[in-house]
Amino acid sequence: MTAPSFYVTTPIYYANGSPHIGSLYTTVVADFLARYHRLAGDTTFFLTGLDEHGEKIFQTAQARGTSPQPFVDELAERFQQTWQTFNISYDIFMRTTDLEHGRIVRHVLEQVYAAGDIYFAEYEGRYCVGCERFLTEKELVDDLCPDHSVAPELRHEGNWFFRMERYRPWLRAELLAQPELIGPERYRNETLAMLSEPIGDLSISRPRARVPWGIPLPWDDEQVTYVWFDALLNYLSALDYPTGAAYGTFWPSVQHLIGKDILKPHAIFWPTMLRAMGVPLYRRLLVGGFLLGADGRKMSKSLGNVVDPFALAERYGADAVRYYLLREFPYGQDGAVSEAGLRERSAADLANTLGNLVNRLRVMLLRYRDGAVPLFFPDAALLAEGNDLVAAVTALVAEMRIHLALERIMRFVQTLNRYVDDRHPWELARDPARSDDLDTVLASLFTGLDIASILLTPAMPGKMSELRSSLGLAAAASFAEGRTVEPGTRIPVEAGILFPKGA
Ligand code: ME8
Repeated sequence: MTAPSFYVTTPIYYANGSPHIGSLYTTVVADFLARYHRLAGDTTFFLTGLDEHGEKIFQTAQARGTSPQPFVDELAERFQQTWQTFNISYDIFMRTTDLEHGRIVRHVLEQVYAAGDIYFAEYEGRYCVGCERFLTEKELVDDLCPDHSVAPELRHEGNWFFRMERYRPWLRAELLAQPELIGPERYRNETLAMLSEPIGDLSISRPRARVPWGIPLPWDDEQVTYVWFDALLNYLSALDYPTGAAYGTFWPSVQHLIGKDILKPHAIFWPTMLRAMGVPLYRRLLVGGFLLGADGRKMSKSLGNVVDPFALAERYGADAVRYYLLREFPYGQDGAVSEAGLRERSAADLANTLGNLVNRLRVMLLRYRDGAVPLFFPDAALLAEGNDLVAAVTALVAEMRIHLALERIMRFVQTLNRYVDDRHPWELARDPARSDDLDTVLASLFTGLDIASILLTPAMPGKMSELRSSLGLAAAASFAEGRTVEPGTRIPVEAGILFPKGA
């Protein structure tokens, strides 16, 4: 039997500024899922990358007095370094200036053009460079783009158009037939509302004279490909569509993670493009909420409420930041990020609950058993609870309730801490006749921490590998693994403090 496949993508971020807590958030959620599926034994592919074309990037590079290619090259490096700091285990870092990607975009354009789904027309509309798209009158709030708080420019130009409206009835029917296609549900409803009236056709080119930074259309050298048409195709070009083996393996399982700001391109443009190309629809579109400043307002430099992920990582460690983002914010909802919140969460869950238990177990093993790992039967009830935990966590992750999955794991660790308090191992250690009882306690805690640390590995890969090695265990490789302790294994006498208190 071949293993199920799992393909997860982040948006490819605009190469016009450094990564920030928002791009980190979506990337950490994707990394969690990729690591989770790898541990579950699925054949996994994880894509992130950069969106390097378009007007916004062209203008930013110009404003910095440089040309676009060196500008995006530098940002690509900065993004890759950031992902390394946060232990992001992507399989591919897509860049839309990659020549192979350009070749595939031109191939798709030719195919859709030949099928009669692309035509030329004059167009007038309100364009937001921040969103890189025309906004409808209905989308404006007080005449401004709600996401960027600027008045979109009125533009009149000749563009090539994709017959998107033609596919509206089909897309609506798909969404109605597949309730899980877009989640959480409110974003599915938002999409259905957009589809209840004409969506129009999509302008898919820009005059090269105005935007000389993009992929030229194969049949019209005066126009370059519209940045969204170009960027969305990265999810396929990464798999070497249409002939690559990876396309056959991974495309059927694709799940896109996005923020709510880019719902329309992913919920309307992308499915209709796929339909026109004859490519099956994605499996799931998962829409995340926005992280806000501690004051509950959109983060912005002028409000002074921006949280810098690097400062946090330096102070508290990358894994504590990852854990905070995953544990604190229910996926799909907005939430306020604060350093105080991170500190409280780390103190309660990581230092006082998990770190404390590891420390207690290590001290007891070293003191009572000379560091030898107990090869003894764990308490049956605790073991059963640990096994139930695996099933519960699997179900919660599948529903994208990652914060609840982590809460469940921490509750189990609390149970283990209570078990120490209830069993009084320090008294058992004084009575040689109760040596077996002490072994049961030690083996139960050890097995419990083995299970909990495997389940926490997708959230905190670095720290869990440290935790495991402080107990003589190899880094987690699979959920199915169980205990793999050789008789005679001893825990290291020295181990650093896993989660320093009050960092
Ligand atoms: O839209 N909270 O790129 P982008 C949570 N290039 N997530 C946030 C966030 C916040 N405050 N701010 C940003 C683009 N994000 C296009 C995508 S895909 C084919 C092309 C995250 O750099 C969130 O995932 O503007 C959002 O959707 C994404 O960054 C937008 O990144």
